[in-house]
Amino acid sequence: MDIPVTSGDPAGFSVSTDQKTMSTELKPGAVVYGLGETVRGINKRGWLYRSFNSDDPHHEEGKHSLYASQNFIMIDDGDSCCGYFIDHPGTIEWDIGYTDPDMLTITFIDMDAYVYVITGDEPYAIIKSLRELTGPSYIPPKWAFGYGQSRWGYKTADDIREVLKGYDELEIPIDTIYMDIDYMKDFKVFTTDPERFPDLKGFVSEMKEQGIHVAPNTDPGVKIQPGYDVYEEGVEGGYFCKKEDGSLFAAAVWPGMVHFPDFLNSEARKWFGDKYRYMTDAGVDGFWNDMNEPALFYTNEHLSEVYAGIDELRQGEMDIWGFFKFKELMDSIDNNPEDYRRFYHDLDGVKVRHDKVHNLYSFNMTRAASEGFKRNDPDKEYMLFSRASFIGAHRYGGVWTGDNMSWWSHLLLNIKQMPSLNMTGFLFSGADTGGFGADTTEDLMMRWVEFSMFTPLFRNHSALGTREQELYRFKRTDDFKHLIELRYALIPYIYTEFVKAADDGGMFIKPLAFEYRSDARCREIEDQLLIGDSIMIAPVYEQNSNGRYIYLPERMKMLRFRGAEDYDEEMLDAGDHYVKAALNEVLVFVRPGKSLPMARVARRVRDINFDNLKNISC
Ligand code: MIG
Repeated sequence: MDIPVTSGDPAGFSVSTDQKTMSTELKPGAVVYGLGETVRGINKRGWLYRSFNSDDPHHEEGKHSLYASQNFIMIDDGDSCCGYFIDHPGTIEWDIGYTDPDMLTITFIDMDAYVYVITGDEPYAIIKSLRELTGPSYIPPKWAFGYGQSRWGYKTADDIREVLKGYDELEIPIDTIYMDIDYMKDFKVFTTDPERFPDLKGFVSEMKEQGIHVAPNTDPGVKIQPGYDVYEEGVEGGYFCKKEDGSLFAAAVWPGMVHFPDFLNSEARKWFGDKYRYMTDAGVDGFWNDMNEPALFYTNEHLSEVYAGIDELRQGEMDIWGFFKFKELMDSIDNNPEDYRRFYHDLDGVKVRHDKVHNLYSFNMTRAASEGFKRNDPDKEYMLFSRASFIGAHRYGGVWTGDNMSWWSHLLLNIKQMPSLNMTGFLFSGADTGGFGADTTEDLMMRWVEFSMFTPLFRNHSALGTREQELYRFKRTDDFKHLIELRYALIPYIYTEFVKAADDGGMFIKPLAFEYRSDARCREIEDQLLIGDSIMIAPVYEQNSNGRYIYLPERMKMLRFRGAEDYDEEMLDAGDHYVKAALNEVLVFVRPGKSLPMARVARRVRDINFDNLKNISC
């Protein structure tokens, strides 16, 4: 392999004597890219990020960690750039101009780390080397580029039939309907509730006949319940994580008390990966792995500490400080840092405490699933994506960005997360379109659809108890139909450019600055993105806006789409413009010398004719 990588020499950084901290000065104007799925911007400068996969549904900009740890940054001062990939399974703090605006300091909490310095003339060269080092990106089956509808709360097979009916009656294209934890028997992984889904196989093939894929949610925790085969096999095989004294570690998640498969152990991985046959044998070919940070609702060990704390408070009269102490105790119950120190992995003979390798857990769950699929049928393609992630998992599956909110600010966050995820290899990614938590609005959903139609994973998902947000429930269903049809017309372009990016070690969604290197303005643009090689997009992400300011680094052809067949076009010169975009209009800019191929509208991906394309050129 010919990669310009030196291992072990963090060029430009000074390393502390204990090897736990490395720092470098940031030049004025230098941009720091990377870190995949985080809060804040494409340029990471000015905040402290912490790599520690966290089940936190409040993605506010004051947070330091989300579900993912993608330990790669690239410092670009315009003249030169350099990438740093840090291969380290534990907690890392990235102080990127937070403590000192001109310093970048990386701290390893538990141990020192492998640092790969990746040199290259320009960002794409560095990204390509990173990919050569960490492996090629996962490519999902073509149908996974279709539109998907999900919601926590579809309880029965009939609920899912209803959803399909809603879409089909209005002829809105759709390929996937997701099953959330409600399909399981008592939230037990690899089970279906016999009353709500009496015949999984029959149901899956009934859906398949209509061109629909059903994609169930999988959680790692295995319910402690004698007689439940997955539990019995796990105990028997020694596949679960243990405490220091060798007894099995238990924590509560959806099924109640569970044990956690030790995905860092090759035998446990194989066992769990093969368990997916429960689903694949029934014809299921799409999966989303959830809760794999892993999320811990509570442990009995920590609960007793909480109870003791409360008992102590009850001894006296509650005062203001007691009140805050009480609240703090309550807030400490789930995902408690101490709980992550209570269990161990068996890395094929080496015992390691969980917190030191925390960020590898979801990676190895995704790997277990992917390797299980391959063993079962090497030729079959599966859709697979995960909530938590770590560089390396991009070889096995994609990611979705977890429990966002139906907030305009989270639409913008989604826009900024996508190029960063692409840098680190996670090309198959997307957010809960319309927002997961809180109540969405019709206009937010429409603007979000207008952005998500360019993300490879395009799923509408929402939380139990929030306003229902299937597209057929809104008033302007015609507009939604035309927008989803536009996505389907663009699938040949999206798919081809995606596969090209995966094959070349490139990116599908890119910041402007990677392409227009000499244009300093592009270094500050975070709300316009390049999608594949031919187009730039400029999403509208503010409520009640019927247009926006854009910057064009070169002359481009602007397409204002209302649907696949309904658009107007205009040549725009390089520079600043204010352009109109009514609520149902999507702005796409074709770059000079490039063209955008479009297919005829289809209602399933399998019906798209990839050969009969019309080209819009600039
Ligand atoms: O604790 O399965 O991020 O997409 O709908 C919540 C229920 C568990 C979290 C996932 C979300 C999913 C939800 N899950």
